[in-house]
Amino acid sequence: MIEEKIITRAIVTEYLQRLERVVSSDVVIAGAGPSGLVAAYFLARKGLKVTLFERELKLGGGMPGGGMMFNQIVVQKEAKELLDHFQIRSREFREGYYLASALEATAAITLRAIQAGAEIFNNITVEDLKVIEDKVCGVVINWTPVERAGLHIDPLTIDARFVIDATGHPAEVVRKLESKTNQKILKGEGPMWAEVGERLIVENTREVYPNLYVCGMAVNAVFGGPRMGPIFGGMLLSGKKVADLIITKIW
Ligand code: 48H
Repeated sequence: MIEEKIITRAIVTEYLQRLERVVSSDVVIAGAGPSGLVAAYFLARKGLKVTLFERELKLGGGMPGGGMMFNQIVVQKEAKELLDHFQIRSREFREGYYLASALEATAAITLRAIQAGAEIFNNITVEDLKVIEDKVCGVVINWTPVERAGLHIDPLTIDARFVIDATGHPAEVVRKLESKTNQKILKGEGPMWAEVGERLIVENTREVYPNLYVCGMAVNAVFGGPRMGPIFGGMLLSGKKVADLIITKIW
């Protein structure tokens, strides 16, 4: 016999318990693209309480789409080690250019992040930051369908010691901070130049406001670096770097 009410109780109870546990988190990440997922994995692996909010139903951000919907990704040799670490199969297409399945990469990084202990909530948008005495100390969240329907429903707040903006091209969290604090932080992303874009994204991954970090494409949006198309090594390396920076700050 299968009882619908037991299924409902199981889902509702577990979800609310998970949400309650993360109300005070060590690190909150906005955005489950490749950089946010890699950051979540390395931080959770260290035993930190990591919570990731993703606006969409699906995870992976721009990665599953590969290049123009050809669902492959290319990764340069500096990031090949990370593909191996996540057990993503790849082959060398030309010297130093590694090809992998965009879907396998998305699935593998997502699985490892969740299994490392990161709590991931999809369909939830980070709509604002909690800032006290010029320090970021949490995020403001709401259901994505509420945002999309334009309903007047107040959000909830999650406390965090550190927040990471991994929202990709729009750098939404930094943009919100800019608008609320009347400071100019964002320079805006530059046109395609893969070589420089990939270098700058890793170099500029850092804290941009007390307790607020950026990783992935949001870095180039903030610092004015160029875009780079469907080469994903920089995203993976940036996610790892932001995790290392926070781990070093804590310990
Ligand atoms: C919750 C949010 C919010 C919000 C957005 O775009 P992404 O894949 O991000 P990255 O930086 O990890 O990877 C970038 C890469 O995919 C890419 O776009 C490249 C390489 N482009 C090069 C080029 O030349 O175009 O993922 C960001 C995620 C998405 O899933 C969004 O839905 C999500 O963040 N998101 N989640 N709250 N406010 N804003």
